[in-house]
Amino acid sequence: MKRLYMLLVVSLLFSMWAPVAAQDATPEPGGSLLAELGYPELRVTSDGTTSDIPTQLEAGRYHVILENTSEVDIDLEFYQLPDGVTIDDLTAAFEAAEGPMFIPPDFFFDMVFNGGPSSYPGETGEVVLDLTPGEWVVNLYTYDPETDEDSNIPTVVTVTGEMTEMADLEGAVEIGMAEMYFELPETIEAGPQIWNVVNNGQQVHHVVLSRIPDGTTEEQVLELAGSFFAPPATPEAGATPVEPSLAFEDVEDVFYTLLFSEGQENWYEIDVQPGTYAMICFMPDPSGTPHVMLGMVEVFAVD
Ligand SMILES: [Cu+2]
Repeated sequence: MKRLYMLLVVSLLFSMWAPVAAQDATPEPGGSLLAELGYPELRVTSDGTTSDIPTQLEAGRYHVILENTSEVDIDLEFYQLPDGVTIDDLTAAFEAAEGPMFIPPDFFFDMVFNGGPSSYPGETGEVVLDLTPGEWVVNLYTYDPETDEDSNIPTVVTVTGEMTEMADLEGAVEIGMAEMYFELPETIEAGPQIWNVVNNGQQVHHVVLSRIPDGTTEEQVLELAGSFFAPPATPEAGATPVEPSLAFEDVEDVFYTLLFSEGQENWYEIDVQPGTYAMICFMPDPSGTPHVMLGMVEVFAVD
């Protein structure tokens, strides 16, 4: 299976975006604000060929830590499949997809996606998430940007017991997602902080956070995304191609989340540097149109 968001753009966008500065937003292990919250640790260590996540877990809120000892990128995707749909069905649907536009199979919208951590080679990724009772697929997805090779190591995890009432995490910055917008606080301060990324909508959403030059407008970001999803007509067709005023080289990737279904949320630690950012969702609506093209982009500045 291709990385979900990659299919929907990012493989191409990221390779055109300026070199990924993964360490920008990834806190050093050890000084973790998430660890201080005191939730039980669920640690997964992978060399890129194995996943050691347990197949039985108690329901609850976990501090999930992904230790990546490999030389490739790893995502640990948490999702539930609807009745009658298998991991192979999902794999086949993504294998069959081509190009930047992706029309998801109907069951995509009946899946439950609940994010998960991501990590670059030799690094550690962390989230806090709720594991509710039921059967979860925890898929360890590896991707090598140099060879474009990927792999999936899915584990079916049976979660038993009951979810206890969880207190709100005080001081977390809430990043809401819905159709087709992000809900951000009035101001976001620089420095290490916890982001609560929550899907208040009905479609599947995610966050891709990119740093852009100061003064860049939402229109310019949309124009750049549009040049990717709907390239301008060729001169032969009689149209005048428009060069986007923002270039891919001007855009620096700093943070991304995996996917969220309605009502799902994760908590992340992020060290926000002063600057101007675009928060973008590339998920497709049922017709295959990426949410960014429907206006799901938010430009904001951090002092
Ligand atoms: Cu979206």
